[in-house]
Amino acid sequence: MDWVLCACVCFALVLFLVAFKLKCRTSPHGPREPPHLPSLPFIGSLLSLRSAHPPHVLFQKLQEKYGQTYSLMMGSHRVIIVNQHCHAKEVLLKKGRLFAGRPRTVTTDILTRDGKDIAFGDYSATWKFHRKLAHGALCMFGEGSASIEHIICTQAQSLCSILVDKAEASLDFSPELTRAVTNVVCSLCFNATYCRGDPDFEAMLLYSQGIVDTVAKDSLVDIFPWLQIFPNYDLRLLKQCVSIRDQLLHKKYEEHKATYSDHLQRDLMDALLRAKRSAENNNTTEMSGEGSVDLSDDHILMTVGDIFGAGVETTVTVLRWAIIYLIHHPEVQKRIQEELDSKLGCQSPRLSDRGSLPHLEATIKEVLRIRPVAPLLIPHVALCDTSLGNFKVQKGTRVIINLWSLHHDQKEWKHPERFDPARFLNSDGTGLVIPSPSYLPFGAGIRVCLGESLAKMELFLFLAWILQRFTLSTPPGQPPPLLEGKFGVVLQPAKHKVTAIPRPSWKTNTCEAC
Ligand code: PLO
Repeated sequence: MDWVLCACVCFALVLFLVAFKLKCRTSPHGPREPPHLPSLPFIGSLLSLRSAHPPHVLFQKLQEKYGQTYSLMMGSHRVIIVNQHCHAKEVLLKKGRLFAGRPRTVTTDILTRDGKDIAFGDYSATWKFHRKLAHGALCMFGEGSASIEHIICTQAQSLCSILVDKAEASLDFSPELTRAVTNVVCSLCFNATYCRGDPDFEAMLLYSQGIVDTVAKDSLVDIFPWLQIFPNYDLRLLKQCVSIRDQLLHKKYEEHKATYSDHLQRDLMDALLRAKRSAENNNTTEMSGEGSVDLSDDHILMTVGDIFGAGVETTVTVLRWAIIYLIHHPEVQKRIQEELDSKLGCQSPRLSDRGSLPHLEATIKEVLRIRPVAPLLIPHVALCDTSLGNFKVQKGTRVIINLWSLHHDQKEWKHPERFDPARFLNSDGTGLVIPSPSYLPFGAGIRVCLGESLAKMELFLFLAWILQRFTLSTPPGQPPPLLEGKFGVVLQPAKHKVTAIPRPSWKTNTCEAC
């Protein structure tokens, strides 16, 4: 009898514990697991992720079934997808340090020599030190320094003169924009520019596209690293492109080392070299406040590679989207041109005109909202057990912020699919407003985009120079450019042709030729 009683008590205890555990999982107060997509051993949630939609759109659609924050398994990795701004800000700002990790993947390891860069490198003392160094160097040559404005305007001017030569022809803008933006970043990083047809520049165009097409796209080899043992076209292409990039970077690095002087800081590479030399003179390592850090050649090369790659690919992509939306919305283009005419007349745009051209500024903001450059940002990793809203987060969980969902959230934006720069203008159209907190085009927190202010200066000056002189449209007989992007580490528009028609005042030489 005693035995039966004992069994009953044990059974009741087990029932009680199970019920308690279940209560904890669903309690509205205590942390619980986020809703989870079905997952199988080994392949994880792969079957639920098969879709004709690109990942950012699929993740946005999955909210309808699983809520705004949910989790899934990518192979053996737990991933949380965040589709709402309050959780995004908790990850990026409130708990920025706890979520500052980066996953290591096969493709980013190839690109960055195992994470020795800033964008894809994991959180560490070395990372913090390099980021601080790069930030300092960018500030030195960035906003406030007259030279950067001069560099951008010189490039904008030469871009416009090429458009004058090709006036009214049907032209793919992309290579010209890339060369102009590359030359800005090249001046900053290496104190050099490329001429048209320069073999190094042509090589860069090719390798960069190859890298964008293959890196950090959550391709199968990034989810199942053992797939590397099989022949893989993408990986072979990536390795070839990275090797060409490395040769170019290496050449610049050697040139800089050979001509380096302690008394002259020509560019960003000199700034990094100086930091390295002073660390070597003071001791063998540099202290970052959290222990000694490595200032290896690899780290310097990868940091420059990041600034160079990010500086070119992102700005060119936004400029291309801006041109596409302006072609689709001639009324917006006309409004900006009226503003340029009335505020600047024949004077070429300068950075100090930013405050007086709100329609152009609002248009840039709307382009960054409707087509964010990196719709899923770069995944974050939880560095310890923590929580997100009411959800438990285990150490090592990857967190993907779906910027696309934030920027297209129906609760935050009226008709989010509509291109409407006026949403960023105050009621009388004279100043700018940010109408929703669900807007993070450059990310936020300790991993916020390093080039934000440089990008904003370039977008403003290039677009102002172009629109002051030309009206952009689709060449006769051609369909308007597509609004769907090609998903990758940046969301790129499809190739298309543009006609740049000189505006009357510039055509008749009322204003000086550019
Ligand atoms: C672009 C192609 C280059 O050849 C290499 C490169 C370096 C840094 C990357 C950039 C690419 C794409 C955009 C990235 C940037 C670092 C930060 C930026 C991912 C791959 C964004 C949007 O987060």
